[in-house]
Amino acid sequence: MNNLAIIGLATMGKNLAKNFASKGKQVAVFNRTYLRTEELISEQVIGIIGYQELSECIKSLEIPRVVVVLVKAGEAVDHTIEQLLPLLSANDTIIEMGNSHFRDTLARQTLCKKNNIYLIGCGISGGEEGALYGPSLMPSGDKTAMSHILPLLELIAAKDFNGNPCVTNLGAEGSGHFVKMIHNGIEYAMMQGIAEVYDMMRFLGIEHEDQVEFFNTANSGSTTSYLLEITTKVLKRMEQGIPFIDQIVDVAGSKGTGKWTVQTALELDVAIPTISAALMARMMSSRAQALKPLVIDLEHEIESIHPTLFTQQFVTSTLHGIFVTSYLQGLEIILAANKQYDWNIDLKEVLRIWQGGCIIRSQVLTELNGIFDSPVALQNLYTDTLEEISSAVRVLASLSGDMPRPIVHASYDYVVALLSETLPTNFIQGLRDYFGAHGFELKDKPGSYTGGWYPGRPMTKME
Ligand code: NBP
Repeated sequence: MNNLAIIGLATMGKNLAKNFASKGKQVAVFNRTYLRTEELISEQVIGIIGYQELSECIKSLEIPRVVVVLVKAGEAVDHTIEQLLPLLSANDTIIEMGNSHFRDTLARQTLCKKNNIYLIGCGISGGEEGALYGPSLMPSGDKTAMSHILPLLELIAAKDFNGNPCVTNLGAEGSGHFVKMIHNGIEYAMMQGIAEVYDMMRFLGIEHEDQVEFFNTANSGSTTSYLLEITTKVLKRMEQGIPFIDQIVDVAGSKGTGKWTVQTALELDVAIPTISAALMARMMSSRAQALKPLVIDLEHEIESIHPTLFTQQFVTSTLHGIFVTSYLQGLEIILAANKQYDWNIDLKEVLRIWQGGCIIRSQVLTELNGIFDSPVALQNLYTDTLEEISSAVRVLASLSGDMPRPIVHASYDYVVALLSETLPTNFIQGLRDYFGAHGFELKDKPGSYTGGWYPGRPMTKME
């Protein structure tokens, strides 16, 4: 009997099947289009058995059955679950690993539960390589099903900095897919940070080899990270004597998880300017492309920058500051979700399972452990981050010439606002009350008040 099935054999499914097989599992595989199954069968991987019929694939499984679904997020997942349900029996488990919205996961869990089937929503990160050698896995759902499938996931997961599997039970409902969504939002921001530092180098006319060297050195110590590791590789690629990156059109694509992160943060009233700026930057790149005929020659007077300003220390600390603000904002959303949805996602576990296999793995994660438990540590982190990012803002200000730097500015505004003794929002409250009697609080009196702006309408305490 086969130990589990994998449905969907594109990039992720086929590599995950190989990962399970390499750990001694007998894996039944199925794909809607048989050609993909045939291609995988032709590789003759020991432990992988292909099926042309879904029913045969499911019939081949030991009981209770475990079926991993790795098809395109959205309708394809619903379609696959619909086809699976009549083939499964009570206590079987579907592990749905696509980039699904956490609300869709809850709806699918409810549907499956009606059929006495468990559905574990499981975020997966690490791309092709992660799926093959060890991804970071973010599962959530029914406790009984979780205890059954967790050992299976532990077998194939990446390892954290202490050698433990990068998988944990994140809790109820779609909290696993929620954490994966936040992971992707952070990923958007970290990548935008790297892109902006690269753009500064380009702007300043820094030689290509020096750009590589700056990034290569930045990928060490506290900023050691997968994204910086691949930054150097992407930057180094040459085609016909010029950096290949120069031949790529400057419009960033996205598949929606960054947008979901921002939408969710808005729903939960969490300010995430760094992550939002990264999303907006991608959207702006499409708009800018559409408006290319309007491009003007912006002046780039690079000689105005003092060459000693753009140092390795500057590059590393700017990246570090942006990475920290990106993670902190993502974690803030998880904290708010715990309250709003009555979840109990353990932030320490989230930071741990992101240490290996996933795209946002980095040494910075270790600095954030328990950060929201200690106001002093949090204040110190904000202060250090402010120093790092404000130096970036100063360097940028010393450049004459115009360039968009959304993430540097958003991150700076974020930390400086959090550390400021006063903000001008008292003024907003005054204006709101003037035109709409929305009320305000006073520094020296408890309660909310309104009025006092017009003759004959004294300030009154609001009920
Ligand atoms: P894709 O997201 O490219 O999806 C392709 C797979 O979906 C194929 O197996 C395809 O079958 C199947 N499929 C489609 Br399209 N419509 C279907 C339907 N109506 N019924 C059944 N199957 C259908 O694959 P992927 O890149 O391997 O990603 C799989 C999941 O993992 C996605 O949710 C993705 O967001 C997530 N993910 C991907 C990555 C990554 O780096 N690629 C990383 C993390 C998570 P076909 O062969 O018959 O067309």
